[in-house]
Amino acid sequence: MSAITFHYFDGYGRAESVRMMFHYHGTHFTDHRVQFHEWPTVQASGLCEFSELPVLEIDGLRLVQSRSISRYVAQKLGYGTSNHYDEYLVESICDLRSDIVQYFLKILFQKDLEAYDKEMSTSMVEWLKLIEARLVKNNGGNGWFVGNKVTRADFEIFETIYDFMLKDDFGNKYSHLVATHAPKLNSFMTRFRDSSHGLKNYLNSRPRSFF
Ligand SMILES: N[C@@H](CCC(=O)N[C@@H](CS)C(=O)NCC(=O)O)C(=O)O
Repeated sequence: MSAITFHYFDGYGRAESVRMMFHYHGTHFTDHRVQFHEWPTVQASGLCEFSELPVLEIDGLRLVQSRSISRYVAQKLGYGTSNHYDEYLVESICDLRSDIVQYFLKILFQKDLEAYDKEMSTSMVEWLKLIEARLVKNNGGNGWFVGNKVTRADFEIFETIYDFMLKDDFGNKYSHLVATHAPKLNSFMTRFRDSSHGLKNYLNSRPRSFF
């Protein structure tokens, strides 16, 4: 595989599930974390086709738009699907994930942590139940989200639940919500993390970011 460079700001944001895919798979890539003071130079360099990050350099190509990048990487690393219905299942759960992220990013950008707290135990709990119900439809919720192998859906959901609810920064404030309202999803989180040394190592060593 030719050299891969992923350019994004030094946070999780729109890049983290793709970083996780590379680490899970064990594919080496350069994780270029653009610092805010560097951004004007990077932007002026012409790297970003649509003037925004992330940008992924791979296979001699320069890709933009986080969700399109995620689909490309999933296909390339073997986390794609083999039929239209499975693809629909992956994309619909990923679209739900985008809705959730949009909702919470608005609150986080306003730095309203009180509202974030409240919304976690209300709106997020309702979403957890919906995600759990979808998971249970496939193999009783004892495997992955779609079919019998890991797909992009697993990465997107894992990253969102982990970074919004389970990571240490929250001091276990929200983990009980997942365990109580979505026990199968909670087990999925552990199963998915433990299914890759690369992912586990990355989670233990990655630079910290609030979101
Ligand atoms: N739809 C795009 C949105 C990209 C986007 O909003 N990027 C932000 C960072 S999260 C950015 O580059 N902001 C810097 C700027 O616009 O000056 C995607 O999903 O990749």
